[in-house]
Amino acid sequence: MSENTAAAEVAAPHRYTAAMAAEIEARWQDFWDADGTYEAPNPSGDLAGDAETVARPKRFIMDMFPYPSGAGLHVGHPLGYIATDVFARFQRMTGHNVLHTLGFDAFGLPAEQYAVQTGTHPRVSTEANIENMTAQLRRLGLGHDKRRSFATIDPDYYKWTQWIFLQIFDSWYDEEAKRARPIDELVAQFESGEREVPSGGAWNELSAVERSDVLSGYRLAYASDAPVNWCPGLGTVLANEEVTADGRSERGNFPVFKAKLRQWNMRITAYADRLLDDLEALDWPEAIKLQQRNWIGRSEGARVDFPVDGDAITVFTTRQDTLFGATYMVLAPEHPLVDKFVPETWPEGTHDVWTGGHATPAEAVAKYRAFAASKSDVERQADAKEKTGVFTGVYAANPVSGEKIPVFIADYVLMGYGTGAIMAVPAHDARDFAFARAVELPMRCVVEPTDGRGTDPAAWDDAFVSYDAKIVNSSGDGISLDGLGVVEAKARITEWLTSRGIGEGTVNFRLRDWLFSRQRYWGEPFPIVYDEDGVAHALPESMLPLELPEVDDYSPRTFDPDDADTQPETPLSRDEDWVNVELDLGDGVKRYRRETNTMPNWAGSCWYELRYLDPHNDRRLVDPETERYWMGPREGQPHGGVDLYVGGAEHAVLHLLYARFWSKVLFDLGHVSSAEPFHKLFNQGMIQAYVYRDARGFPVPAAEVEERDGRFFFEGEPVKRELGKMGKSLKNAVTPDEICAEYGADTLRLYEMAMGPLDVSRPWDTRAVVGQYRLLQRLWRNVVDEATGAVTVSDAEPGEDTLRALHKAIDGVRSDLEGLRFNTAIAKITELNNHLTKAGGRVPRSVAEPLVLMIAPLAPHIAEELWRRLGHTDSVVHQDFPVADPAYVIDETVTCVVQIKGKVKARLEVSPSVSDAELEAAALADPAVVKALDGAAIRKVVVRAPKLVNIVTA
Ligand code: ANZ
Repeated sequence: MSENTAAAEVAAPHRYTAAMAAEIEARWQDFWDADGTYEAPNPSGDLAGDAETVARPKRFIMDMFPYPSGAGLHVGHPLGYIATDVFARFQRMTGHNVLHTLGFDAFGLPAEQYAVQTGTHPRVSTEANIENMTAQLRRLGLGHDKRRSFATIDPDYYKWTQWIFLQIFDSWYDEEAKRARPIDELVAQFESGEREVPSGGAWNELSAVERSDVLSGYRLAYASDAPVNWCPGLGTVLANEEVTADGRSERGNFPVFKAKLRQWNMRITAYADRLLDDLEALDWPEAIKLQQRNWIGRSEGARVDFPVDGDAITVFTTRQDTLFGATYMVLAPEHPLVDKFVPETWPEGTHDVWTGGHATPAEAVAKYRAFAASKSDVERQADAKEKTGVFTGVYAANPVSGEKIPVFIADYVLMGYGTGAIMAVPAHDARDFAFARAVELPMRCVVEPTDGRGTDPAAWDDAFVSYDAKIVNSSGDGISLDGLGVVEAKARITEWLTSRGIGEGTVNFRLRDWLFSRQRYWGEPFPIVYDEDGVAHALPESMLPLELPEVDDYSPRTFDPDDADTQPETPLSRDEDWVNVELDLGDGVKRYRRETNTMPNWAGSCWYELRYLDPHNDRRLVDPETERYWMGPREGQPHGGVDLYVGGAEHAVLHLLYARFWSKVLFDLGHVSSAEPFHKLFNQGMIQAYVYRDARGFPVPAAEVEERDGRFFFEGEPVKRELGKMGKSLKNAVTPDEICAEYGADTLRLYEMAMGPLDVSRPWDTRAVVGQYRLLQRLWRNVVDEATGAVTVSDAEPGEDTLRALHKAIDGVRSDLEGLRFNTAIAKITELNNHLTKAGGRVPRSVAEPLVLMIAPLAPHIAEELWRRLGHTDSVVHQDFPVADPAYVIDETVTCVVQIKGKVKARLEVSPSVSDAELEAAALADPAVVKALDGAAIRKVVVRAPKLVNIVTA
């Protein structure tokens, strides 16, 4: 404490200072905890409570919960938590039953990597981090219902994560009913013969292994040997969503390779259409919806069979209208048909550039495959990249023109998309154009250029791509597309292909199934065991949770990051005692091996909103009545869900898509009434910070930089300032603890909310924090005498201008808080407070009280303290938020002239915001107007609100 403040404290012992804030804040935090002030009652069960509160409209307000990171919080982290807290408090004060709490997302790579780095067991370090972050968060005065908090690593939480996994494992997607159903119902269909067994034969004659294989093709959670993203540097496989655009791991930035490994998957693709359709009714930022739509990537097109050697290659195209322009085909290098077709020698007259200089097609294919395997899908698809490929020695026939066209393999065609084969239309597709130019393939123009380039592609510099030009050069065997637009041409050709049985319209999705297993220790174990035949069995519910065994060696086995030929080793497989078990799964005690993969860190966050509702339930996932109460569909929320979910935009696809998928499965199976987890989503901006770099470009500690005349110095040397992320590595982290110590949590809360609109990123400026501290000091002074500590408010009636200032503030603050515009709400509160300071004298109680109530959501501790000092015995938290008197909200009135046939007959004083209808009614009711009209019939009333009404009589 500086001498100045010490001196001030002697002169004004009851001034609002950091020391006083610390005392007030700690005292009320303890009180709120002991009192259960923020506990939201459920309609029934162990958290049932006050019926009057339950009867109110509900608000479920949620944050994206944090990882318990070892670095603790900096001031950027709580931005969203403070925002939801302000909103939740406002909702509590406007008549709602508010559920607001926070847990921890504690499994997964970050926690595990931290544990490995520091050599402590992940449970030990994670629990210590949770404790530290909990203390940091408590200091902020967040109004959480603490009874509802948990961490995803708690066995009584992940018991239900495992249980949901088994629900998904034990269900299939009924394409006709368009929903998930229990797998038993599918088995019954196979047994009765209602549904044919895909492998043929009778269900009852299949062996256990065969049945298990058949069901794997249907289950929504299934193990398969598909090519997956293998990351030797992390020692684990990764989901597509965890691989960056340049083919590296999102965490750690290691190379990622395609490898065939047996892994668990979730059949999220079954829900592609519903995940798209249901986005419409959600109140989410348009940018996030767009990212989800793009990720799901719905393409309407056609499948077309191209005959080859008595067989056929099926392609997927979105431009079937250009079929006459298909002058060659391309298969993905890995396409299985390649091996079947490739001839022993090059056909007569094969072009040299087509062979890549290889003696035989087989050699060319083998060499090219090895080349392509070394690249990621993203590299293969990069537009700027030179297009490469080799001829397979095979010709197919264009099904509409009958023309013989060569079949190539090229890495710009991916095995994982569509059918892994394309018809190439070089005149109208940029990639095909580039490839055709490179290897001298023919081109045909079939969409008439509208830019004057002519119809000879040989003279073009690039492909002509258009969706609204006319089709040309497209007549053949009983079909002509010439003169049609793209849309009609697509319809016509699709019909023709369908009628001949060589194609059909189809929808293709970019979305892939979700790779769901990881070769890590720190995750939920799969509740799956394998019998001697390798058949997977679900553990019965009575054996859940399957706890993660305590092991000494939890480190992942990682490899040379560039060595694609490595194989993952799961940490759990090292514990033979745990892996080998004898269990009775209903048919006597048998030996089994446990699944040793663990679930990805996304699993725990796929359903946590449900656990907040009914956190102690050990009999079912969530009580149905409680779930319906907090999450069920409402007017304007047809799929139900959380009322407000706030978090970073970086979770646009992964977490939000996975959580939506789990919700839908649980909805289909009847466990919940909400088909969407989060009705309204809001992305907060980032708190950025200045980074100061020395002459070598290294960051220097920001706290020690001095400013002189707009220039910056560190230890006397000039340094450069730029804006960056906040964090340890840039030496610019500011912790909430420091700011709380210097000014108090209320000041920190106000500052974070005042920095700018919530969805905009903003730079942190410690020197500006004091501005909000001053606001609180002035507020305090308007209520409390700094010398005596006595409350100074008067019982006098406020003057007209104060009443106007008060009600305008109430009106504005109410709508700002409702609209999450916290910065402008604070500006209005500040204005009112300054008005009172300037007015001088004692502040009327009837103004001081609403002022305290208005600031309560933003600065709850000082508000609680002042509220009590004003003589109230119950908490400010559950008071009604003030309501503005409209009479004082209107600025002034304007004069409206009422004319009859152009002559002024009356003048009205009206609000500037009066509507045309209101004004017309007022004019016609005015006694002077009634008199002047004298019963004459009105032909027309022209209203120009707020200034003119002209009445035309017949
Ligand atoms: C012929 C054609 C002509 C095409 C034309 C485009 C333009 P979206 O919209 O992303 O679904 N394609 C199909 N499967 C592919 C694969 N496995 N790897 C790479 N490319 C593939 O894209 C569909 C289009 O991408 C398809 O339509 C196909 O090229 C190509 F003037 O067929 B098109």
